[in-house]
Amino acid sequence: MTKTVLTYGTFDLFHIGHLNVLKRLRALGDRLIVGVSTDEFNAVKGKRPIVPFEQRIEIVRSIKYVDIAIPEERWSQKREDIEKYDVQIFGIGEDWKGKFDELEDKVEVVYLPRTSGISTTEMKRVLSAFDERHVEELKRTLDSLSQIVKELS
Ligand code: C2G
Repeated sequence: MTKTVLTYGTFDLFHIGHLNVLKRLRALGDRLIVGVSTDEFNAVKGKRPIVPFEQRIEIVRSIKYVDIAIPEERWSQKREDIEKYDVQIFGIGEDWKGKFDELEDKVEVVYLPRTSGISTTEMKRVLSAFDERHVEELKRTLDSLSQIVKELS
């Protein structure tokens, strides 16, 4: 019998942590199905991805460990997908530890260790710092330019 593994995620600014968890999940079975959160569903989760849904799911679909990538549109979808795809294992990173135990009446639920030292949240924080500094720099340059113009006129 084919052992099917199911997981979900946003996979924004795809990084090694995402790749590792998909690799580990695929190794638990014969095929891996990944639900990629839509931008609308992420708004429900209070997240605003930088990379739009269409690109995130295309990236996930192209990962060699992923057999099928589907849109994740609501919390209740997991039970439907477990039925629809005849899933044996539901797996996700330990940052969700205990959150999906209620699925244990249907499948084996596995929480995997996260890859330390990398996160999309941290990448976004660094990027935003860059942004701010650039804006400040720009402001200063404009101020000195308008000063020069004033002096010349
Ligand atoms: N992950 C990891 N190591 C990291 C970062 C992420 O193992 N350094 C794992 C997470 O634990 C998760 C997967 O990568 O299993 C995707 O992470 P996110 O894109 O942050 O997913 P999230 O938005 O938490 O969505 O219904 C469940 C949600 O859709 C999960």
